[in-house]
Amino acid sequence: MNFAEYRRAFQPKCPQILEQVESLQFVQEKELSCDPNIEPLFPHTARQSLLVAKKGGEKLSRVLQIGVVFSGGQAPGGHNVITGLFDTVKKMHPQSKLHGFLGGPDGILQSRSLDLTKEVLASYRNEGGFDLIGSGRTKLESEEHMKRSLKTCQSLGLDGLVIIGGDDSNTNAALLAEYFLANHQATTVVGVPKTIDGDLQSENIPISFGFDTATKVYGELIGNITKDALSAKKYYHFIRLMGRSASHVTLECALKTHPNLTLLSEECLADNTSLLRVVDEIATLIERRETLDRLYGVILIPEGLLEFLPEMKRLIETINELISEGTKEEKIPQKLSGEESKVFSQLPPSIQKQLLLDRDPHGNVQVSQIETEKLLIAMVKKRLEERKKFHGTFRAVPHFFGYEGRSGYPSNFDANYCYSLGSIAAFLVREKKSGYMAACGALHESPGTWEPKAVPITSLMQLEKRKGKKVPVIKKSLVSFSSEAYRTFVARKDAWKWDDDYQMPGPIQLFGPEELADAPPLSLRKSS
Ligand code: FBP
Repeated sequence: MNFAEYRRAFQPKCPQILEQVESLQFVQEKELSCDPNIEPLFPHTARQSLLVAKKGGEKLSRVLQIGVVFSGGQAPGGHNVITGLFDTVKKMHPQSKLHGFLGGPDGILQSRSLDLTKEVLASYRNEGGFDLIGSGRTKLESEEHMKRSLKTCQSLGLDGLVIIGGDDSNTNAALLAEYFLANHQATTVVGVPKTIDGDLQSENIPISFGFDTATKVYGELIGNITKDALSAKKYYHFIRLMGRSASHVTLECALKTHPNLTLLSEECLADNTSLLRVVDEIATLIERRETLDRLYGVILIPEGLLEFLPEMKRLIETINELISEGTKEEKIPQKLSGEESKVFSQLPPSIQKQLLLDRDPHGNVQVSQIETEKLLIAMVKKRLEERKKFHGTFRAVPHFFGYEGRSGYPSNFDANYCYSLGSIAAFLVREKKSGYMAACGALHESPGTWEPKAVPITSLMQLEKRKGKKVPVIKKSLVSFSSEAYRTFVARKDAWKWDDDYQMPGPIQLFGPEELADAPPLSLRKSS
């Protein structure tokens, strides 16, 4: 057998309670509050309760027709959501059917789908990527989009539509759920929390799927680089990590590898840190390490950093407004005024160009395209020369770890978690729980004791300005300063500056001792 065949044979572990396919129900646990600005916009789906799985109730067995779609960026484990969904609906009734919409939400609008059968799914079990049905970033927002989605669900006779996506995609799910209920369409809409960024989390959603695998992939690469830095002793490695606005990925990688310096966007926001202050912090590190005869080091940078530095934040917001008003790229620099124009003009041309790139369909700046690591290297070099306290040669190597973490074989944690989420989504469709996101509690424990839940999507929403208009969206969760992960980081980060306490987590373990192979992300553990 080759590796792929071994991996396909892996049987994901699930919460034991999900085995009670015929007599399992989701019951109300407690009411969750909803933002007062959101409530009037979602008369049918606001004020829903948190649901938890309980054994018992009447025996339910019915044929289900379910549509499933990937939405947004890839995250390892997506295919397992689909296999978990498929296996569960087939156990519920062998004649149940699963339809995969092709190319993301656009597939719903165009009514393009693929019948997902046992044979089709066989070679995708426990595989990374979203290539089974593809994905896309189309935002479902207009009345026309809603109508077309409703028509597609009607024509396929769907009992359920499962949207596997991040915050923006689950916002789509909430809008569709509300629209369908308001228009007496029987299709239940359920969301599944996907994104490597880890920013779709709440009290009841400990983490989105994909985060574990991506950070394990980056952790291996960063660990290898720390060893190279320690061996060659001549380079500073500036490593930008994917993760959009929040710094969860960067924090998790820092806990895994102990780099010399880790920038967290949330800290910069809280301290109102300017770009120059960030540059000075790095310059100080380099100068002091030289006094210890260390002319090398490793620095982690979250990909969304620039959006959190006050002068850059203001600049990006103004550019966003200008783009949403239809201003042409080449005209934007002339329309900037005062301080924003000054900040913009001081940036290297390549960064200026990257800041002006089109926003994604949800109005987000494409931070993955902004080479912050190169900007910092150039600015630090200049600053070291100005301050005249560093006497060695500053050699820096830029890295960006992003796409390589999004489609690899899912870790056991993600393979198990995704399969469980797919299974939970099937139960929610059977019980007609529309407007909910499938979730699992107690993820730091072993999978058998994970706690299946359903979280009302509206309880996660607030109004935000997008493309110049205030619209309901799921609030991105940023790194919390009271989290155990952050507190562990703060307790250790100063020592890491000077002691070179580098750690090499090594490659993802898919087989072998459970404490290695099934390990959850450090950010979830009780003591990191
Ligand atoms: P999602 O929020 O859709 O999960 O996407 C996450 C992400 O991987 C970000 O970390 C990154 O900034 C972005 O997608 C890159 O987008 P694209 O794939 O369009 O280049």
